[in-house]
Amino acid sequence: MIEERFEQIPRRAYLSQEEFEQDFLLERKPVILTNLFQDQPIQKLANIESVRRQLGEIPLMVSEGIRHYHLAQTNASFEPARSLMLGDYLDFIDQEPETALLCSENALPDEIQMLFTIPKYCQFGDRDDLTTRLFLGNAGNYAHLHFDGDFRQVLFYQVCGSKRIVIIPANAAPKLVPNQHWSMVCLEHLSEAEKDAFIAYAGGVQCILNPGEALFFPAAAWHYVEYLTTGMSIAIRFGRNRYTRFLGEKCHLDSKLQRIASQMIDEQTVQEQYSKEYEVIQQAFYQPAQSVREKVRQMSTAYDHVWKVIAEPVESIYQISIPDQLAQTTLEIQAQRRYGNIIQPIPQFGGWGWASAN
Ligand SMILES: O=C(O)CCC(=O)C(=O)O
Ligand SMILES: [Fe+2]
Repeated sequence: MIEERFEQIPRRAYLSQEEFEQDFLLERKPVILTNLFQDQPIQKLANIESVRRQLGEIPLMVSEGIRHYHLAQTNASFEPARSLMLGDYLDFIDQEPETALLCSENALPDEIQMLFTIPKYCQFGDRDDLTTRLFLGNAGNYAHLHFDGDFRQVLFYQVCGSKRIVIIPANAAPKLVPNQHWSMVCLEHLSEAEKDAFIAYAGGVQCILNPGEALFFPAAAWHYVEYLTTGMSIAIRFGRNRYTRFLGEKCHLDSKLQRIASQMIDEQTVQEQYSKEYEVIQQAFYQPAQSVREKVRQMSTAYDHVWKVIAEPVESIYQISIPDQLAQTTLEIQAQRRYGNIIQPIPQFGGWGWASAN
């Protein structure tokens, strides 16, 4: 019997498009679809041995995935990514069951893509903007608490094995000690009682996702994943509009932008209610800047302005700030990636070396 504490996300067998959009997607609430791919070939891969038999020759990239999200952009050392055949990876985890290496966010191979059809639920938003990803990992592995910075909606299908998944709403960010798109709270290191208490404090929900089930989790929601057994999942990411696409592709990520994006998932609402706010961000993006640092300042000022107008406030009990050095280093790297090509570096300042300024 599944414990009650893992029954916090409703399970639905048949959900009309309208119910899905009105009751879940637009409400930013998760739901588990229990027969998303009924009678489709992907359902036959419900145990790891059939995955090995049918897909053993597929090449994968394995890495430490989202395990060290909060360190990934600093100088932390972790095992480099490497290429392996799927069957060889399964042999490898038999020999090294504690390994941190897993296949995380690989582009979905055609051999798997052809085993199911994209569900009609994914017709929400820009249809040409859909993307699919593969996850395969060993029991005991995990994905650290984060949100996806692309701001797409996610249908997360469990092919085989089981996962514990925690979903926390975007607006809980002040309780999560956020740094860009990851939280400094390491659920992976908490006891079960501590995890439950923290999830309740943050207003989150949790479930155990089993083979054949698909979890819908809303764009910009925080999520944390534990691999309870060796397992494989597919993420179908969809549902952006021109606003959330711009925010997800052009703007530097932080939890204010996250909360702004989570209010902009419905194109019509943005047009009717938030067009001025969206323009503030767009104008900041196109405003001339002489350095990446200045661009970050312009954008952050715009986020602050817009966020105060449209985001739902949440009070946290603990005011914990992250170390300045970590915040600065990670922001610098991210901002360079996003804005590096739209500003003119000023040579006399030696590029845009703003990490040491102030
Ligand atoms: O299952 C995992 O390892 C992480 C899944 C995830 O973070 C995602 O689909 O965005
Ligand atoms: Fe994710």
